[in-house]
Amino acid sequence: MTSIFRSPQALQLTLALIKPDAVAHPLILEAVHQQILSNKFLIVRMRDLHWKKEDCCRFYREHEGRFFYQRLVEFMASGPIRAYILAHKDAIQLWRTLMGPTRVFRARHMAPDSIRGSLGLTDTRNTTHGSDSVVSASREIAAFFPDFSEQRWYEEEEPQLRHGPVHYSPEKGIHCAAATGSPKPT
Ligand code: 3AN
Repeated sequence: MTSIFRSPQALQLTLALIKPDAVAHPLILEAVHQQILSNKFLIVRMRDLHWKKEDCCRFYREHEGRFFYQRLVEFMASGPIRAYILAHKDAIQLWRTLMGPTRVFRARHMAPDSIRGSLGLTDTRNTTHGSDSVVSASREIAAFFPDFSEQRWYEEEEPQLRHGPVHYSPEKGIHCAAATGSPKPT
């Protein structure tokens, strides 16, 4: 259990993905990255990758059998994506609010300024993904960042990031505690 190492004020982690429809357009990719920064998330890790279809199927297995499943897994494996581990006091809910509703029609009407409301193309090509609970966040972070240890991060990096000062490296696209300069391998 990693939770025993967390103080009540601890930063929360979430997994955010930028989907192929957004990564294909450098200006859109950069706009989403800037929204992450302007909403005061700390970028703990970032990785660009091209997902294998079998990994998409595993990740989205809870949706297997639903009408959009095949379309979704094929789309997610169709081009490069970007994965982030984001930290914030309320990272899961804040990122989901920033993304907006899953269905793009709904997003455009209910949350026109959200990422999906402003950039989403269809219900499948809806720009971003975000974990929906603490349990999903841990599972999803482990799927994309298998070398990342949440327990070690909470012990070693989280207190420094929470208390600051924090430095953002535009070259690496991540934040680190100003004293350390770069995240330790976890
Ligand atoms: P969210 O990404 O908002 O958490 P989930 O986890 O329910 O939504 O669904 C995962 C992905 O499956 C969504 N991002 C979306 O691309 C796709 N999806 C979900 N519901 C639908 C739907 N009714 N029609 C088409 N695609 C859907």
